[in-house]
Amino acid sequence: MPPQRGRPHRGRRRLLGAVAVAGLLGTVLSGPAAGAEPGPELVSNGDFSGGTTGWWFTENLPAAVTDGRLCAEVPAGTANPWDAILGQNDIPLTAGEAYTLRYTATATAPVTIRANVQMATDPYTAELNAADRIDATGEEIEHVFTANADNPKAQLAFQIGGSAQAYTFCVDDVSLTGGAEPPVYEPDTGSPVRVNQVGYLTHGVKSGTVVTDATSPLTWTLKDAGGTTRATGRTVPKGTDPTSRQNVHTFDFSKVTRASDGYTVTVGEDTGEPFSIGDSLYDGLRSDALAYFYHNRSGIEIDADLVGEEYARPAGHIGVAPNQGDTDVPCQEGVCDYRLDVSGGWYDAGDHGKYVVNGGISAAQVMANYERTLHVEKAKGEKLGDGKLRVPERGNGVPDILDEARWQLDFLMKMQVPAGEKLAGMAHHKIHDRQWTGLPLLPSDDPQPRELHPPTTAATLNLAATGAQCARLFEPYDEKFAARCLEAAETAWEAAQAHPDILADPDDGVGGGTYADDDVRDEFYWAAAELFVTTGKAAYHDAVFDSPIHGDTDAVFPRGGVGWLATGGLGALTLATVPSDISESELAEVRAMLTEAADGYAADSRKSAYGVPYAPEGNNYVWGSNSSVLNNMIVLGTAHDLTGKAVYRDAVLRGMEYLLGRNPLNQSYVTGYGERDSHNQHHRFWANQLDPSLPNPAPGSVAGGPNVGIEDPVAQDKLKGCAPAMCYIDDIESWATNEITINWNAPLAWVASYLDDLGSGLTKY
Ligand code: 9MR
Repeated sequence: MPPQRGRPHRGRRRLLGAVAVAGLLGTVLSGPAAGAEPGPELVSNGDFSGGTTGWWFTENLPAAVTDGRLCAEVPAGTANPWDAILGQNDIPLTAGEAYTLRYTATATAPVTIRANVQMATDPYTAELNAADRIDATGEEIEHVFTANADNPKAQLAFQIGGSAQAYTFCVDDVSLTGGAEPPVYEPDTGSPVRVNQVGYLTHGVKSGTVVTDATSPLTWTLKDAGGTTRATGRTVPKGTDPTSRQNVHTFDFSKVTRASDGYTVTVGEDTGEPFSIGDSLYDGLRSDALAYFYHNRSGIEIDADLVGEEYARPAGHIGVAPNQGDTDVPCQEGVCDYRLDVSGGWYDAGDHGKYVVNGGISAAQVMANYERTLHVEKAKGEKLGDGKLRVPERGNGVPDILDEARWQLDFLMKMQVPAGEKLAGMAHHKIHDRQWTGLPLLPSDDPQPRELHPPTTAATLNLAATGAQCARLFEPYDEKFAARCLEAAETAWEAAQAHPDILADPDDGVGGGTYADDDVRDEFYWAAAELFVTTGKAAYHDAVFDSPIHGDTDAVFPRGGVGWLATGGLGALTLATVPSDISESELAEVRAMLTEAADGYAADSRKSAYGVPYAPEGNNYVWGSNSSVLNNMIVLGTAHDLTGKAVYRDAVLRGMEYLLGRNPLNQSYVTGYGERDSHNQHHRFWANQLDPSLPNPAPGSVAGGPNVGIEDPVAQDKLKGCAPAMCYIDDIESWATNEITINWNAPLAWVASYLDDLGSGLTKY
């Protein structure tokens, strides 16, 4: 959930002395007090730029962030102030320290509310219990008080009930400062010995990293589960790793090929997490990473028989109250005057938005996972076949992975502007809630109106590309569906030709992400490539080979990775691997771009003390950096498929070491895999961290990972000044470092398939 835009500060400042309430009150000072030093900010997201994150409200108060303020509809006729509350928990108070509470609020009918700082549980002893008169003026209110008792988890509560008439209460710019500076957040990084916490393929490279002050080589020892030493060697000092600012050494035990579980590596006094050596380490991940898509389907009940009771849930957004449904969705005001049934598809991420740009590349990479099995001699498709995955369509004679892709393809086609309308054939950029919703929230409980946002050229070309790929893959199974995909694709291509520069508004980010992209040359390239491979038509051929980005390796395969902003590589990967009418010299050109990019990623991996095949300019680890790593691994894996060269394969294996624990935080970023796995990712239903009755993310969900931008309140609170590869926290409210999305799990699933084939000895070793 990206932050909303800020608003100008409103209202004059009003100093209020707190009104004492007998028996409840601690020391309350009126006006500015000596000793009320500014101190650290204790309220998180007090300006609501992060939506409702960090705030809670009683069930009788429908509250949402409107125009940058938290607004609640207070019902008529409640008896007591505390019958309707907006609050925030986990506020640390220290006895004897002075604190200052400030906020602005408006009420549509004048009321007296209580602003309390108090115990969060019975007897709710208050350190501040102020009665504040609130009306339409919205002036700033300030109270200063001194805490009587230590309380690491106090509560700030605006008690706004007790009014005979209903009214709207809005609050903003809430700040509570004081006390001593909190201790600086230190991530728990466990052992300094870092390994792939799942394991290493029997005949693959095997390396690890140790964080140490030592400058000369140390001895490492590999022990089996019984404690017997199986190998020893000397570490290689690497100096200071710029991505973590740690002094590190690497070690290599590739020569060990005895398959077993429970190995550990010890350096000096320190032992890393246990791991396996074996051939079938990625079988489960291949399936789990794909199950992610079924779990996140919109418009269908998630069936306990397929995913277990814990993960079962009702269908979301099918028009059953309180949902306003995706079956009959209007446009944002002024955008169109028709309504569309855009039910189905996959939820993008932790939010319930559905975006054609991002949804398109995800469907494409799920299909590419399957398509690879058709053309890579030693890749076998059985494990993706009918009856093999968690999809309700199993047993229908169609490979399960295609059934899953079809759920999204159907949705993508529904997003196309109908014939006869202005911009017919274009695709709407996205559909999502009018306002940001809070966490937790089941899809079926989302009460927000849903809206279609304007069509864009980028979305239209995503539809063209995926529709074309759909047509060739579904042709053997469902000719009619394949024909429908192709028609949608070619119509989209025509519409994009007619409207080549309708861009998404970078400010259209309330209630959903923007996915704004101001360069669509790569989308044209990708769509043309897919259409050419499917149809062989000259127009598409020329659009590929006359494209300004063709031959420009950095544009097609940027160092930071293919992704929703850079889709050209998806087209090049298809041209390089799927048989088509391409000439031999053209094929050589495309493959040269691919291997040049793969050479760069492999070199980055060899250079990195953590083996990661990702080295963005200035170590600028971006939002979703783990997907950049994974997308680079796809390029490497494809280069290995095509050339058989070990350097590419080895860099994929090292990339997986990084993702599964060989990294500066000793973190496995994939839920359910490794001893120290991410399991509190940002998601509205998999929100166990907020509500223990809800599940954690399902196994096989990859977290976005380190992001130097730290654009959420938790990351800003905890991670300021972080080293690039350490800008990550496994907290559900850190959406900028710890979200999960379809476009990150799709490359994970591709890579897991590649590695499983490799381990099974099916691909060249
Ligand atoms: O993955 C997107 C990332 O590249 C952007 O920097 C970020 C901010 O615009 O948005 C990410 O996408 C989010 C989307 O806008 C809404 N759904 C959740 C996505 C993942 O965080």
